[in-house]
Amino acid sequence: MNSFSLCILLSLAGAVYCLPVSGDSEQDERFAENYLKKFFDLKEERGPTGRGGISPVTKKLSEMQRFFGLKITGTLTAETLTLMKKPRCGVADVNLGHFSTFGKNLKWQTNSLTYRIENYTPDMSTAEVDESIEKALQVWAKVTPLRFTRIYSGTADIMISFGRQEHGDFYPFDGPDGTLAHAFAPSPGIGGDAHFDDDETFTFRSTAGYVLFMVAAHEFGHSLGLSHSNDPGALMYPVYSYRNPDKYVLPRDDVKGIQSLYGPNPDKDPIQPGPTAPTTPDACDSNLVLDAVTTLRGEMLFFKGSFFWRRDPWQHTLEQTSIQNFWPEAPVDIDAAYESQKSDRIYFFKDDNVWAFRGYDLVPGYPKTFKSFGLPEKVKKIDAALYDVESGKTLLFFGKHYYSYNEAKSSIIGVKKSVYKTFSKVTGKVTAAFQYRDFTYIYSGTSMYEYDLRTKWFFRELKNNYFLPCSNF
Ligand SMILES: [Ca+2]
Ligand SMILES: [Ca+2]
Ligand SMILES: [Ca+2]
Ligand SMILES: [Zn+2]
Ligand SMILES: [Zn+2]
Repeated sequence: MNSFSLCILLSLAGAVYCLPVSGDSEQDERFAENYLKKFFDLKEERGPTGRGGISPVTKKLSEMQRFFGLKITGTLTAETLTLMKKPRCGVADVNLGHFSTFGKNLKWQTNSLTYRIENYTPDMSTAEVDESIEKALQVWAKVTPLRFTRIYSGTADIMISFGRQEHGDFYPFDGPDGTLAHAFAPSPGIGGDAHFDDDETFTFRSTAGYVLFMVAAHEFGHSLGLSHSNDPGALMYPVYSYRNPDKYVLPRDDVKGIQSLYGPNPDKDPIQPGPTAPTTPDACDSNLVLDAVTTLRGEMLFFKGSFFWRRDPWQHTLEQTSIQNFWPEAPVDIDAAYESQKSDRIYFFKDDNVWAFRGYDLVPGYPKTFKSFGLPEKVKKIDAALYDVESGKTLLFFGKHYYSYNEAKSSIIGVKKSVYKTFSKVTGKVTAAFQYRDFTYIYSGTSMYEYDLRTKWFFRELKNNYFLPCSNF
């Protein structure tokens, strides 16, 4: 695993391990200032503070926190520093919203573009590099009239090369991690060109390293005229995230962005629609119905589609990322999830299959079918799962009933019970459930009900996004 993954893995146990040990604060401040110079246009001169007494650093910190949906403090919080240390694209985050372009005029005036691969990384075979680059360009060709032709000599519109440190432009790379690549907006000469930092380990589809296809597809977005998006699910989000290249579908935010410049693909077969472009779930949506909710090593995880939010109640952070970025082997659109604190595992359910992970790693032997849980054969799918810390039992909900499951014995205890009899406010099917700080939360449709499981006492009715503060600015 690369250091990014390691950092995340540790941060599941407590985000603090991700950060440099204290005493480095001066070094952190210098690092942060450099980051803001590079990506948020912080100017070199550190003259008198601006109007209202706000220093340029404070202003740029706030700008960065706003862009990434962090708590806006204007100071270098642990959350801010953690994000700054994530591997990312080298192009600045000039825009402050969803997809954006470098400007209507910064686009190619022709739909037929050429590309040339000038050199190769030693990390992969040339065939793998060729295929990654070709597939990355096709991501954009699929949704636009743009067509790409490879040339093997002379100057192409999009010149592709691998280099390390100072590599011939004024934007030197920085060694392993940090900046992974950068690309230039459409224009003659260096415009459209994409450079990859060869101090990274690039891979074809493995999670041990950066998937070249993902990095290249992002960079080609710049080559074609897109700047960064603050939608964490967008390809043009500046921070790297792992996706399975074989199943990748360009998200809606990016489709809208590129089509605002070039229009849709005229050759698209209207009879055979492809997979639809995914949208990133919105915490501000009052009709949100979560797929599953669980704790994990003190954090709360909220699943929806191919994404989840992780909330760290101690650090007061909320982050949205793709399920695959954390658990490449996990399914998306899951039915249910729970954490067994006893075995330090997280379980995912989808249809009649169960996945168990410890940290990132799939526990050997998984996925298994429901049979291993001793569930009756008629149960083909469960709706929600809840681990009761007090009794050490897991409640598995299906329809208007639930089973109690004993993990130690791998067996169902007793007969199914009625949800309504235990949780009197819940009349529909349970959509998600979890326990947090002695409270039991039962989700049903857009509502969520707070209980004390021991006394069966009902406290209040809330919405699905209760724990997900809405951060639309
Ligand atoms: Ca060029
Ligand atoms: Ca680097
Ligand atoms: Ca569910
Ligand atoms: Zn970028
Ligand atoms: Zn470069």
